[in-house]
Amino acid sequence: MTICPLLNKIVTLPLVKIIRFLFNCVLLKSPLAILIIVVASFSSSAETFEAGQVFRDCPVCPEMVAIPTGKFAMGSNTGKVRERPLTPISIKKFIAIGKYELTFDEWDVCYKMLGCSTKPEDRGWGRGRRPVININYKDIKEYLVWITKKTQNIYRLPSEAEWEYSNRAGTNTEYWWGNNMVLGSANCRNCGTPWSGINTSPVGQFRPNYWGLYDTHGNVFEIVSDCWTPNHNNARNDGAPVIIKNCNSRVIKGGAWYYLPKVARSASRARNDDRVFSYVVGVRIAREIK
Ligand SMILES: [Ca+2]
Repeated sequence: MTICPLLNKIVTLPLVKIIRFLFNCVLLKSPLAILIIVVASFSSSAETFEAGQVFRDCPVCPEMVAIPTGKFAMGSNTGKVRERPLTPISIKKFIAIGKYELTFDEWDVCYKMLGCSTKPEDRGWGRGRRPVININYKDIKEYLVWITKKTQNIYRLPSEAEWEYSNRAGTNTEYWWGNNMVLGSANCRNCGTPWSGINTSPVGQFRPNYWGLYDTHGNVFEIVSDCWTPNHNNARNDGAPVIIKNCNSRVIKGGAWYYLPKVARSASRARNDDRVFSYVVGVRIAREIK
């Protein structure tokens, strides 16, 4: 045991270190060697990311950020009724979430490769690194099916809990930086940016949150996988989405360029019909980690 490290540490080690440990163990004919080989073989099919690590699965895929597991409180006991009650959540599964809102560039690849049937309008604001807008729930499903097939990794919408947890990044204030809007920190109405109340900004123009995510507050609303419910009474404590019968509208989070800062608060939530697309709603996708 002094030569071969503890097994539970091995599964989190980079492959190079695992090989080095195996080499040492085999050379010394340790009885643990065979067992370690079994464990290492098992772990070789899993992915290891550092919390906060940024990666992308292909050159045209969105950049993703590995999110740490942990606990937080979703919603608010002092905000609107729809944000209540403050609900304890434990995020136990590692996931990655988009570093930015999904962009037109990223969407248009899916359209060109026939994975997405819709080429959404940009209202003349420009495409490129601006967040994709004018997409509805069905359109987003097409993108997720396409990128999942392309990368052989499971991409999906984040749940409301996963979204709010990632946005809060360990904070429990109204915004990830504090309790008040700081001018120039997010694209929302009266928020002091060149785009505020006018249109979307290219993604990544403002400071990222503590886990490296941009534009969670403002720019465009982001659709999550939870069906719309009028409060958090049915929220689950494990971070899984709330799914109800006859679900035809989803929760959207984070506010948008058109709306006042209070709509961009971490706890704030709004409703979007699955058939509706608009110039204030986009998406930030999530990816499961094996
Ligand atoms: Ca946003």
